Amino acid sequence: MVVLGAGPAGLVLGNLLQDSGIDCVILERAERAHVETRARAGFLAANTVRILEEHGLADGLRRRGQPHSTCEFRTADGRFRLEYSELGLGERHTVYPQQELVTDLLTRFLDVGGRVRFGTEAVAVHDTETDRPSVTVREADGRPGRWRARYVAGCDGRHGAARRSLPPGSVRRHHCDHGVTWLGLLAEAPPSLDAVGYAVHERGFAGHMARTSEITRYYVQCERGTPADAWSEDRIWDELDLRMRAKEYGPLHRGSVVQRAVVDLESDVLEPLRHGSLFLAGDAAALISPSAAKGANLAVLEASILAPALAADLVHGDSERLGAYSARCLEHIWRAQEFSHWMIGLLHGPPGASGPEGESLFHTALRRSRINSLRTSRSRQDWFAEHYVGV
Ligand code: RFL
Repeated sequence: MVVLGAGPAGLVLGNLLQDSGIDCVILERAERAHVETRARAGFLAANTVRILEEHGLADGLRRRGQPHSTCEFRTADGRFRLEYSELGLGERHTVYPQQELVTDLLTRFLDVGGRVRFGTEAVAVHDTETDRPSVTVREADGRPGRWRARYVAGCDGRHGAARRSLPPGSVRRHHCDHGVTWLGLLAEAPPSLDAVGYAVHERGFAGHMARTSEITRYYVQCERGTPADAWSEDRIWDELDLRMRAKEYGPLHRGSVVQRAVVDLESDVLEPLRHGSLFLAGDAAALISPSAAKGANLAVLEASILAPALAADLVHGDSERLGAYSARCLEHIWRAQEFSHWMIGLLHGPPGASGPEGESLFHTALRRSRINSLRTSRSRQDWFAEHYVGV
């Protein structure tokens, strides 16, 4: 079995396959140090934690992960909090930085005899219509190479070789550009509130998400095309203070901005998630905007569905579950996409602010009403909580 990519999807899959006795190699373009320090997600859904626990992959997150169950909305109409672990299905998040999860999964995979080829870039997947597909690679020293296997799992993200290798017309691509751009920031500063903060402001959205006691993630909506380094640190903090309404609710803890990335909010789902002997999982299968923190959770879920299906086929010759893989995952993916799309509408102004004024006012009033119903309607809050924590 060849797995492309050592992110959450590839590493969960690798561990589960290895536990089923299936020989598996992971080809990873980056070096190990890069993979273990790439800061991205942090909010793990209750189901993700259950999956990791069930497979003995949760030691680190049980020791160092922090339970999290409150979010706070700040708008021109005031602020309100939702204690979401007391709503919906009564579940909470665990805050555990993605790079720590990846480090745990990688260490465990290597400990149980898994092989990872770092610095090995998959160039293309070939012969996916046969039962002997192969992957051509560029090795760390620049030499070309080729790996063969019964199946290939494309867990190499949105720009990876798996997606590129799909023959034209073999899958449908559902794509949506939400027309919103965030500047994603990691600050060396303790969290400023004991909740996820969502600020809806006429100047644009701002978000606050705890990571550790010393590191906090912030998002600030910016114009499409803004370079990541365009804003000075002072401008970033002033803008965050303004949008998070620091004058009314207290100042943010400032610190140096140690990472910045511009994120265009996009959704992108491939269908089906299989082409012959090539399977897609994680961001390679579907990209989801970070507005609802679902990407890493879907990656873990899909890998946990794919691994036993591959094992049933490879060990027992039973291909039924593999045949159902794509449909099962797409059900979860579309549910997450629907919620994430709803969140984008909740947190941002109408797309194309240059449109007719009446339409823009209509959408702004609609958003206000949506937030108000979240503030006041218990059934809306239950729905929110169930989908916010769930995958
Ligand atoms: P990854 O983690 O991108 O890993 C893919 C791996 O494949 C390697 N690779 C290749 N290897 C070999 N050959 C090639 N040709 C290759 N091309 C790529 C890469 O080096 C990499 O190691 O994908 P995976 O495993 O599918 O996991 C997906 C998640 O990483 C992603 O969905 C999340 O980070 C999204 N996300 C969040 N998700 C959450 O569930 N909760 C969050 O709070 C959350 N916050 C975020 C996020 C994503 C963000 N960015 C990247 C926009 C915050 C941010 C800022």
